[in-house]
Amino acid sequence: MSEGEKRGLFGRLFGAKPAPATPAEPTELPAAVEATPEAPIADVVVDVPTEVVETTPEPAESTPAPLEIVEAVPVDLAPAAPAKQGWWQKLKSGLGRTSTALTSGIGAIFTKRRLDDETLEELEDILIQADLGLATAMRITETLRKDRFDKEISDVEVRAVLASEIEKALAPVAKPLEIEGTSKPHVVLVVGVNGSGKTTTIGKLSMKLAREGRRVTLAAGDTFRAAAIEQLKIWGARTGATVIAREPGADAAGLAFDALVAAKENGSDVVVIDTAGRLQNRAELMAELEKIVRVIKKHDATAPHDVILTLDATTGQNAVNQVEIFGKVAGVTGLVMTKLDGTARGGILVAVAEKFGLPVHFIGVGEGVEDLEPFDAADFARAIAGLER
Ligand SMILES: Nc1nc2c(ncn2[C@@H]2O[C@H](COP(=O)(O)OP(=O)(O)O)[C@@H](O)[C@H]2O)c(=O)[nH]1
Ligand SMILES: [Mg+2]
Repeated sequence: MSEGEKRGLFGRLFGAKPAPATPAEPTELPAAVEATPEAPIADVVVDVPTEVVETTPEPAESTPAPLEIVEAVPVDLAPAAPAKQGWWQKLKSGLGRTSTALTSGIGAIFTKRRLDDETLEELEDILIQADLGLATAMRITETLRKDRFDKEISDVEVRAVLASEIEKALAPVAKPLEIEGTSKPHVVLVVGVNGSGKTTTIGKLSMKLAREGRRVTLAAGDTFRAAAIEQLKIWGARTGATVIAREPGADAAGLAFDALVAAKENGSDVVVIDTAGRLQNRAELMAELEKIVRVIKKHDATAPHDVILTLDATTGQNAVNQVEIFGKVAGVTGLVMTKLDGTARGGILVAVAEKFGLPVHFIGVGEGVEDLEPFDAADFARAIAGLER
């Protein structure tokens, strides 16, 4: 290996600082990382050759962790048995807490009573308590006032109005994630607080993209915890995606850049970048996210093409703050609401939709690879109002 080649390889493996002016050439990849489709996953986890580590002229503390490229291996992409009914059941039970509160509250008010100011006020309180937000609550009561004031109205009729108004609020934001293919790779940055479901959502999304015939690279940008990196590698292996990682503690922005370079080299259609979500140290997290976005733009000025915020449906009102904060720092372009299968407080999605108007691409209804569904406004609205489809 010539001095020049050595430097190239060295820069490729150890260059923590993104070097946009000299992106690594494909030829600089060590032979060991070439795809070996039939090999078991364990064999293609790439470690840096020892000799390279030994020639490191830098002091140990400034030596960035080596880049690890876990090549994609083919996986079975056949979807599990279609479970549309199962999905509706999950959504219904996920929104159960919200819909039960609404159904019983509305049932208690609208028993053989004429619609008057008092009933409308009580209804508005119930809607606000269900996290639907003031704007939606007022719209619903105003619709009822306009159409039905001083007339007898049943609880089922009220719930039908509720479902229809919620659907109207949600329909404009129910938008699929579109990978146009004009940028290759299309870059998706995933942000959100710790535990909100970023990594799991990336895994599920990776499967969807693979099924659409797209080549996917995942970037383990939550370099804060070793477990987070391992978790993403498992999702990569499960879904046939290449995973780009470094040791815990590595610079996340540098890793994102490395992933974009690698994705370009391996011909990926989509790169999905995982991030850390330490809100307890907000300033640091936000600085890191800003840096990631900045560095991505050095690689491709039009990227990131999507910035997806994952929102945990069980956290209620706090979701509004999260959209505000992450929106400011990372320029959120779309939402995924996760954990709608648990004891969710899904009403908050309506409030968020009304307040921010951001597209909702998917909802998460479980921990499995199949548990990510395109967001359907009508289904969601009927489930929350306790109505059948
Ligand atoms: N029930 C359920 N659990 C989920 C869902 N999405 C994620 N989780 C779980 O929530 C926990 C945190 O998810 P993770 O993806 O690690 O969150 P991150 O910290 O944002 O990356 C994990 O135990 C996931 O399995 C979902 O839609 N439903
Ligand atoms: Mg994670």
